[in-house]
Amino acid sequence: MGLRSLDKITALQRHPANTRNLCILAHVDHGKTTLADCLVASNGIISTRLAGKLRYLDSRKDEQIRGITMKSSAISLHHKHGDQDYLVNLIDSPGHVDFSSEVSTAIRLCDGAIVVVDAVEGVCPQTQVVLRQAWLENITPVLVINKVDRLIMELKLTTQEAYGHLQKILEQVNAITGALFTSKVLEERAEKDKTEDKPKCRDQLYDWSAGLEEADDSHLYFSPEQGNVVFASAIDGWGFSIQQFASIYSEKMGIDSELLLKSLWGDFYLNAKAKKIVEGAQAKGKKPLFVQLVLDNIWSLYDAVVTNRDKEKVEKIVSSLGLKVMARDFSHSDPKVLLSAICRQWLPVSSAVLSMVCEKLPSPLDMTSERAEKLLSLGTRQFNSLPERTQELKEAFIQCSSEENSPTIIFVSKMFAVDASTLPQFRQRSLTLEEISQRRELARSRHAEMMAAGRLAGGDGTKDPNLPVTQQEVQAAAKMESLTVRNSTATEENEPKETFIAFARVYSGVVKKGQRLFVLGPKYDPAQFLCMLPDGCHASDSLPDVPHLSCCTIEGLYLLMGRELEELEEVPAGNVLGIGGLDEKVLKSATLSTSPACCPFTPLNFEATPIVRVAIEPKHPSDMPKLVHGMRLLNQADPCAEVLIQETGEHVLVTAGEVHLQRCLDDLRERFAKIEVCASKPIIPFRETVVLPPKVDMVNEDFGKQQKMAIIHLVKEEASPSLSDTVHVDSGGLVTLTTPSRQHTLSVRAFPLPLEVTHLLERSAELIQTLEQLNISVREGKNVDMSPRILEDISGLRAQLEKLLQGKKWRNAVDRIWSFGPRRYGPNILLNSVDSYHRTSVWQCLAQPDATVEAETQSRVLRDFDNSIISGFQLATLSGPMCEEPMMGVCFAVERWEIQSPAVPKHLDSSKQDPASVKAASEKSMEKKAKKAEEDGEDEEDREEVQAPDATAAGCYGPVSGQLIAAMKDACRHAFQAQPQRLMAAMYTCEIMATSEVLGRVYGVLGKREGRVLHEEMKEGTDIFTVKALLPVAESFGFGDEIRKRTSGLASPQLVFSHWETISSDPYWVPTTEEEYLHFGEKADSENQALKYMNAVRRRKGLYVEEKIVEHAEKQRTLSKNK
Ligand SMILES: Nc1nc2c(ncn2[C@@H]2O[C@H](COP(=O)(O)OP(=O)(O)OP(=O)(O)O)[C@@H](O)[C@H]2O)c(=O)[nH]1
Ligand SMILES: [Mg+2]
Repeated sequence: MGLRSLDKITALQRHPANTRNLCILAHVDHGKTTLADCLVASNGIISTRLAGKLRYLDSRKDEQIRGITMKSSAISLHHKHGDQDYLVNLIDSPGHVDFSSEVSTAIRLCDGAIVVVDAVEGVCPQTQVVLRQAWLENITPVLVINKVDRLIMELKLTTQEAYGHLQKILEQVNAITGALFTSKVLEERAEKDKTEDKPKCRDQLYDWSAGLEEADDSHLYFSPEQGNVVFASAIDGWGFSIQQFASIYSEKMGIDSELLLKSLWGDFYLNAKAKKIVEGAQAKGKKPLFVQLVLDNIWSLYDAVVTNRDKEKVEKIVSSLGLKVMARDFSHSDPKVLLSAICRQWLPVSSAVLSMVCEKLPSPLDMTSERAEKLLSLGTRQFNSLPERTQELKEAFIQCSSEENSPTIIFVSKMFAVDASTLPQFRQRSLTLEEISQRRELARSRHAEMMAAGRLAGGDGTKDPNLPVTQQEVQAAAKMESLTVRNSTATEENEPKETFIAFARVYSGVVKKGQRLFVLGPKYDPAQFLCMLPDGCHASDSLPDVPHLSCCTIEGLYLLMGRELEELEEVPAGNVLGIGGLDEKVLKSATLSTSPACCPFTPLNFEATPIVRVAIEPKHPSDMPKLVHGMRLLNQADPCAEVLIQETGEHVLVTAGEVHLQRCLDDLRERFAKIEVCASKPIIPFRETVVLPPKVDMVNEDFGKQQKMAIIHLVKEEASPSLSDTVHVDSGGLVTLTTPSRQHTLSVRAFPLPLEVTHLLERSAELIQTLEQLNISVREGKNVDMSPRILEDISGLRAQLEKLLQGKKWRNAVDRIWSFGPRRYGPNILLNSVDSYHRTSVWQCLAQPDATVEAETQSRVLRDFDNSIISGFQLATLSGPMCEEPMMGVCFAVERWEIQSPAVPKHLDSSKQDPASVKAASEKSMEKKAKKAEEDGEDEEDREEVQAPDATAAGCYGPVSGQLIAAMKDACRHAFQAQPQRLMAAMYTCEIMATSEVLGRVYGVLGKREGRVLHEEMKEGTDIFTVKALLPVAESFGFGDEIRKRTSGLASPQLVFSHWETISSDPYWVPTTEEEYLHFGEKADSENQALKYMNAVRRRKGLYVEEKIVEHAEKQRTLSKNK
């Protein structure tokens, strides 16, 4: 980058009114990077000829090879619009679902977005997702309908048809915006209703308007006359908004440009005779203005240049447009070259798009107070419940001021890795003019000296190599050396080193190199911790230890220029930038500020669920430390990838999809660990559940068969004889279990939760977590300032549960909920069905304070035992008996709980200790103990012996509660096994776009992989079909590749995690009747999908797998007989 343009950009950074921060969003392959190329080329960073081919912002090797973007990257551009200079900070984002987290990180830093839609494919699933994401972040979108050339060259539409087609696309996009808007208005209305007092007098009329009538949404929609739509072909380099054509024709035809602007897009036509623009083109069968004045011209250009290659006509067009085309382009064998040479001058896409951006997208100064509050609100708290000093920061936000005294606030949305040697401070810089002339002078004098010395030596001008080097020569060489700018560190260290740059934006104040700032972790709460800091403290002071707060020094500031970084000294508010030196301070995202009163920004909302897991190990075991280091770096560099270490010691990488996985592995191999790694086959997650026993007899068998089978299985599996006398299973599936010390007896029954309830619990996981935290605080007697919204959500959840849990079986069930699990927020419920046992409800935070008093009175000892029951339930639901996968949709009801003396040990005062930590510790140790006991198969007496001496002394945190945890866990597992068990498989929704000729093959691949087609739709005016199907995650690996191979690349699927689905086949099924024997064979070794999955998981986990070994090779015997 030239110094002049760098100076210009730094100067522009000081004018937030003329700054635009925006990102390009679209479905995969709709042409974002190609469009970005055209915009980059307008700044002379790349040649216009290469624009569209180079894909400059796809700087990674794998991005170029695969042709898809994987990381979002930013570039700062300069644009002159009217008499103003603008700075456009552009971020190109990936469109592939696997990388949607990169989209979230990009959107957070922007005020606006360019949404690109392919003119042929129209609105696709990711288009909807990005529009929603942009809406949720309150950023303004503009629309580019790209690839209009495909309508001409591929679909061969007439101009009229193309006009209809474009109208439809616009309608589709606006329909999504409309739906988002409606839902927001309805939500606001509902909220208003709640806060306002209900009408008291009964005769008042009910107001049923939803508020939609008054709400003005016209500015939200995309419409060409509003100037927020550009039609383009990025690959051919052209694009226009109707404003451009309006001004062209108002000059040419003498029509008022305002009038043209209003009528150019719409049902208007030109009445040549009356020289008037009249409405009703469609009814009268006339060409609309847009077709006549705009599309016809473009179509005829394509016709002349590409289709007919009519040289004369082309020359005529070129001269009539007043363009200059080089002879080399004219005679080029590829007509596209000529076409783009003409288009780039006639309707340059960069100026159309950048002008729209400058006019229609907000500047950082336009930050609304709604958005500022949203960014600053802290999880469950309301903005106006935050400390005053925090609320004052909102003003700084809205003003976006770069004054010396305004607080600096920066948000880091992701960390990205770069090779340290490419940083500007290590790069070889070009010499200044002064240095060049100095060097020239030196060289000249050296040459003169050499000549003189040569003459002295032999007079022939050549130098004798044996002569000693003169003093002067040495000096000159040294001087020359000093003038050569060297990359000192890079030469010292040949090994490229990764360093992290934070992708960030300054929201207020100025950030300077060397500045000290506070790093606010996501859990930092100014309301709680601000009082721990002295007033007016600074990040460079020595401060007391405050949780979730640390300090950092800004080591480097960079201008992000796509593949390159430029060093900056300071960056004022309203700009996107890169920050160096935060490697140790920031993991993935963070808020930096000079004021400790600032809130951490609301977390990014990620659309993708990481679901694909693989275990990773180095090829050579000695490389393990490198792998660990590499995984740590990878975790930091990717917003969505997760790195875990399992109890088994395996290093597990969790990614959003197959393509994402591949990228992570490549990164690990080539950049972060630089070793050969082996990845296991994807670890496919399953869930375990129970179903209702079948009511209808399917194959003339007696009813309770399923249950009997289960019990038989149970007995088979639990081979340990010592357990059998403490466990009793009745025919109704009620499991009664006594602790080894015979102090507690528990009866537990398992039954399935209704499907809607499971879904509701899954959706509300976050809310249940909050509920749990609130309950803990209430129990500890802490006064928490809860936002009424959260309380409302909680009571909403309760009401929904009450509505869904109807019937005799579920009477009072909602109030009797004991806990949720696993991890206290999972989709399983523990019910308290013990008549004589009353405990505080999980909804206690909703109740009035007197409920807490009641909680206080509850016996502590009982409460500790109560906790053990919950822990047992958590352990049981975390790993089920089928293949140790988490349970889902199961309700465990404790129907009897008896405590026999001397069960209630002496009172143990737990209030002195922090109950949460004690509980956590006890849970952990108990888990271990329970496991150990199980594994070792210790018999009952042994255990009793061990426990006997300290049973009374250790109290309820000692072995008694440990036994209770283990007993509860076992009871749940047995109760689970007494019901018909099923596996649940994770499902993807899969959208495939395919042309009609390959549709059959797509169905073939789907069928083979147990996919279920939901619906199929033909895109109007094209021969493209969109197929929506469900596909088990277990069958999805290699699916994309197979589809592409089978359809020669004409179809490509998009897989998004959708839900969990119960696999209908029973993994424990064995044939029992004669018909079944005949059908399935004695050993029932035909395919049972559920069994296959279950065994695969068990095998992976090293659990016992019951497998049939062929005893008599019947088939082979028959074969040999035939010989
Ligand atoms: N016919 C036509 N093809 C285009 C146009 N713009 C882009 N393409 C092609 O579409 C393909 C995808 O373009 P990209 O720019 O990589 O798309 P993208 O949206 O960046 O894709 P991702 O980043 O992977 O989501 C490339 O093969 C381009 O050549 C266009 O205007 N017309
Ligand atoms: Mg791209």
